[in-house]
Amino acid sequence: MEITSSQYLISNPAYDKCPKPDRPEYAFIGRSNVGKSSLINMLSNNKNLAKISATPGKTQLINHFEIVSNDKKKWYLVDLPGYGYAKISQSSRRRWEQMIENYIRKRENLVCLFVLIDSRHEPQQADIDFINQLGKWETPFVLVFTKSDKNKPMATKRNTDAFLSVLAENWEEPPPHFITSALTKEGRKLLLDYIGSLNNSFTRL
Ligand SMILES: Nc1nc2c(ncn2[C@@H]2O[C@H](COP(=O)(O)OP(=O)(O)O)[C@@H](O)[C@H]2O)c(=O)[nH]1
Ligand SMILES: [Mg+2]
Repeated sequence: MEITSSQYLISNPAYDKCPKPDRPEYAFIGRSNVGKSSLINMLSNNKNLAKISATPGKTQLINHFEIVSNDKKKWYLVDLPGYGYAKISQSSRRRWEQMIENYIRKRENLVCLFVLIDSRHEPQQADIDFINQLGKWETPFVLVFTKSDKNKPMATKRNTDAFLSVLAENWEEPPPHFITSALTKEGRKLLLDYIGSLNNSFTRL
């Protein structure tokens, strides 16, 4: 599958203000600065699509992008505000939690949540906590390890294996996972084909 057209649609503060849930939707979440916006731009081959912000933690909105692919399907990509940003106030953090929980649990057309993990690091507690929360909500998710170009290949393998073995403490099966780089476009085709196959099984709500 290949993306043929991509454009920014709208930003909203709450799930019930989002566009009509009549197309399959894929949302990207992860720590601030993990590379969510860069990945969206890389997948769509559109470097101006999602803003690559220099000030992490600033955007607290649900950002919708309208995508058309070469199989004539229309779908949404969503850039969600990140977590794990230290310099955020308690009240903003609570607002974020509420917004994200509602979006994840109530957005009817959300087919899959992509949780981005920085492949440069050993397992980080903020990521593990967030994923454990997804387990409690029974939310299906996929892991996307980002910035693989910044590592030597062995380091990527070491960090991703370490992350998956932490998850194995709580999960019987490892989630699907992808290794990506916005710079080299590693993982692009696999991720697009994965979305393409999920699009094919999406039934109109
Ligand atoms: N080398 C490299 N840098 C990346 C990659 N993805 C993101 N970045 C950089 O990491 C920073 C944060 O990226 P951004 O997409 O804004 O992260 P977001 O906060 O999760 O949306 C930016 O300076 C990006 O240029 C990648 O795959 N490789
Ligand atoms: Mg961003």
